[in-house]
Amino acid sequence: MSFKNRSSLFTNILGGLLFSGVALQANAIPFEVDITVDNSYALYYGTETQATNFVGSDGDWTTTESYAFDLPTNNFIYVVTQSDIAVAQGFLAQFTNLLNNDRFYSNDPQWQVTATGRYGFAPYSGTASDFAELTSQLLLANAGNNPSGGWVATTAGDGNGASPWGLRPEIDAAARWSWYSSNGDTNPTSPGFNHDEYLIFRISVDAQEVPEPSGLLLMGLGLLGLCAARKRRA
Ligand SMILES: [Ca+2]
Ligand SMILES: [Ca+2]
Repeated sequence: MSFKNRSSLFTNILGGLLFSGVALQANAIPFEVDITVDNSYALYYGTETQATNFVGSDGDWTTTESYAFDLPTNNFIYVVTQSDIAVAQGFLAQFTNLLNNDRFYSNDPQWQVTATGRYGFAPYSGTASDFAELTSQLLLANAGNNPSGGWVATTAGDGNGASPWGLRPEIDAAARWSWYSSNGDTNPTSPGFNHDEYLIFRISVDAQEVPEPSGLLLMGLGLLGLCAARKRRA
């Protein structure tokens, strides 16, 4: 291969890397979610101000459910939860980015939670009334106008495998049961207690899940440097 052709090859690689970085940012991230909640949950996603998509729900903590969906960038994952206020309660899950196999858990510090104080009214389906219920509570939380005073940090309790649940299959042992603590309890997952439920957990995954453009740029600049070094030798 002549140097001239090699140079254009490097330029094309650089352009491709930069273009793929832009394209990934503009579209969506394919996720696999493995989740269970004591006692029940519904998984949604949407914008910061509106629930737009219902993914699934379940009311049996002994089963782990698996879902796959494409999360548009700038969207939030929302997990609605409610317990029976008896024995224990918790949210246990892992979220896998299928582009790069990055994985985070229900105890990731980037999760936030809000308490609606509307026990018995949790939205658990894709009906118009459930979307309206969830969206109205997102707006109240964004305004700081609910029992938790808006979005607050979650509190991680015991790890996957702990009593009374035992190891939940299809979820890594590194995952921890998490919940909202309304009273400073350092492990609000037990005993049974109403922490101003129902609760909504949310996370925005853009920052940690999209390949960093700066990383792509550095790789591209490295290729250009290699190209320049070859040119000097020639
Ligand atoms: Ca389940
Ligand atoms: Ca329970």
